[in-house]
Amino acid sequence: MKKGFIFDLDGVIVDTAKYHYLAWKNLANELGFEFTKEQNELFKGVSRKRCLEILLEIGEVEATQEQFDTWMIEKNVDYLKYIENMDASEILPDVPKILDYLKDRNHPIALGSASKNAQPILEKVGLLSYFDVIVDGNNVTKAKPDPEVFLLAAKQLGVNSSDCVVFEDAVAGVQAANSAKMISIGIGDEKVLSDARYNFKDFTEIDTNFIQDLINKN
Ligand code: B16
Ligand code: MG
Repeated sequence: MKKGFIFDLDGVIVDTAKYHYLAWKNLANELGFEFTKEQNELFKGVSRKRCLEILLEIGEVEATQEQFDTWMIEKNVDYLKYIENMDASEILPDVPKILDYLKDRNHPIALGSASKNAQPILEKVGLLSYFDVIVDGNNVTKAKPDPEVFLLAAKQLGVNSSDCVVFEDAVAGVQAANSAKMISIGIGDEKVLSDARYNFKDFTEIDTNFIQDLINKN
């Protein structure tokens, strides 16, 4: 049975968190409060709707449903302007090395992201063709740490969950992978992602021998 490999997007393949931050900060400022980079950490891997709920809690802003919906759209329109000019230079170091290694050996590859903008971002950076399956914020109803996004990706890849490897930078994403009984690989701060089965600072630390060992594992 082939192993399936599932990649999160933001924080794993590209650093779109910096653009999400700018768009949320603009909205916060417009609503009359500050939003810091530290607070933005809470938004990683979290759905757009939940991010706005947290933002409004931070600013102690009460919103009608209509205002809430308007601000969701406003933030996204602003975010889309920031990502408009993204290109291959924004791919995080050594991501293509791992994708190429897997592609050359015909391992199925999926994206498992909370973002509703995942597909256009992959297109802009030139990585779309690597992915056999894309499961993102448009296909799932339950956000990470619920395992839905990864279970759906495994199903669409035609691979058993226990034969899937997940690369994640968010705590909720690692928890989702673990609940799905997949092999979780934390990308980022080892202390923050201590629930992950394996930890790496980034892909430059991942050797293709390590990937081959995962492939060979029963
Ligand atoms: P969108 P990931 C997540 O991406 C981001 O980390 C998170 O900050 C963002 O709110 C979420 O996507 C939704 O993004 O507004 O584009 O639908 O890490 O799950 O790839
Ligand atoms: Mg992420």
